[in-house]
Amino acid sequence: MKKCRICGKPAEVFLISRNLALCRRDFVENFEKRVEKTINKFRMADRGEKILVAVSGGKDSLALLHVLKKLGYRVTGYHINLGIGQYSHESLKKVLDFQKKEGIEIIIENVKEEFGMGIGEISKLLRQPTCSICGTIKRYMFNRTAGSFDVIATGHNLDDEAATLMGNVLNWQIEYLARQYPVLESKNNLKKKIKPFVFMSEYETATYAFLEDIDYIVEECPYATGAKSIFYKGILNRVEDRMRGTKIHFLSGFFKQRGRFVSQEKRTELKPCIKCGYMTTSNICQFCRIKEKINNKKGGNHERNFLQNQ
Ligand code: Q46
Ligand code: ZN
Repeated sequence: MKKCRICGKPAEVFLISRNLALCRRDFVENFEKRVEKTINKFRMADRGEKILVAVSGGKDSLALLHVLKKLGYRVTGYHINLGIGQYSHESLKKVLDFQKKEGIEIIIENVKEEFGMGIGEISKLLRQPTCSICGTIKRYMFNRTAGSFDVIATGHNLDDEAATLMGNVLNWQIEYLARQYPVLESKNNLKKKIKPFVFMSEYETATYAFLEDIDYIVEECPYATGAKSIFYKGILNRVEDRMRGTKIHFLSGFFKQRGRFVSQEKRTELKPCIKCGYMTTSNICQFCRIKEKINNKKGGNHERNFLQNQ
């Protein structure tokens, strides 16, 4: 039987990529120390700052909110009900249960209240890809709510970031490469953005959530099926099986080299949206455009129905 490297008791968690076996208690302690180390290394936040944490109801985001609070940071959660049928119902339920159990304030907003319909219906109506509409809306609402906070945090883990990096490299998305980093300083009235789980694997965040008794939604969003990121994750897992530590080397090596891409980044001038003041590259921001398009379509449908009924 393998023993815990730290205390010598029987090990229960095996971190193959780090060649480390730990007992439950030492795994939890080690996990929390590594998160703190990442926060300090990248100067993500200090304990006086107010952090808004995006929570979907999944393991990474709930574990992040939990660990930040445990480490003594001033955290508030932020959840958006996307209006995606059963998936959104279940997600909201997990978030509300977590809030009750942990006593952490979580701000909840609803896409249906904003647009009169959920993400799926918006994408159908506007004939635009669901995840691109969803990304725009989530980013906007998160930034809008972040107004009185110092920092915004997301639960992206090592597997997510390595898959994103792979996609960005395969397509040579220089601008995305320049912006892929564990911390992005505040700019153009957008808040400072941090990813404290950037070096924690999906297996580690899931194990931590399980050992800390965090109940989360296991199902993926129905629109995630077939996503390129899932395909890239599969490939990286296969490489990792053959060559331990590949993901962490890939990502941390990139962070050391990232400066090469920053200088090539196109510096696009941002200006405030004429409708809402959000910083954007054109006169009207994407979010206001979506609103406008929905209103136009609804108006169009209304007129059509009216004429048909004459
Ligand atoms: S973008 Fe797409 Fe996600 Fe939105 S529609 Fe679902 S899969 S939730 S991260
Ligand atoms: Zn706007």
